Amino acid sequence: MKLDERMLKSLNEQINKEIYSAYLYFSMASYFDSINLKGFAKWMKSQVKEELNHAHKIYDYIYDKGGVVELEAIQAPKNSWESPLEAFKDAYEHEIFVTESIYKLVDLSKELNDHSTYNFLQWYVAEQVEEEAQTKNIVDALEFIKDEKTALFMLDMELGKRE
Ligand code: OFO
Repeated sequence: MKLDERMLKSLNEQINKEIYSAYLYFSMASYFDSINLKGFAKWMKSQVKEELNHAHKIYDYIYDKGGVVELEAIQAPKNSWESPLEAFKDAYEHEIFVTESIYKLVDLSKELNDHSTYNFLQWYVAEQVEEEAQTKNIVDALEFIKDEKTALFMLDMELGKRE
């Protein structure tokens, strides 16, 4: 069964949002490299790959359902932040925005009685719980650390362990 036009358009828009997420986190990686927080930068570069994977899964799903992917321009991300805390607050806010976008897709799949897309989207619903939690945990850690340089260095080491 083919995708409804509205659903196809919304899934294409979600690909754009996922690629924008990758672009935003790549920009954050660059910010962290520029202030020599290599562990933070590595964490963000891993996140870039995850976001591209999120986009890729939707791409494959659209073709599995006989649709066509249409890519749009990617918005330029912000490229500097006042502190690691400000960057991670932005990342957390961005994940909330993406969660809301996924929920709108789920609502549309229900409205259209589109069972396969509803089922496909459940992976994203679960993934967003993790995406929000991991960025929020780092926001909390940075709020706790404040300007304590040794603790920031240790967190940098910790985040650098992400594969
Ligand atoms: Fe694709 O989950 Fe983050 O944005």
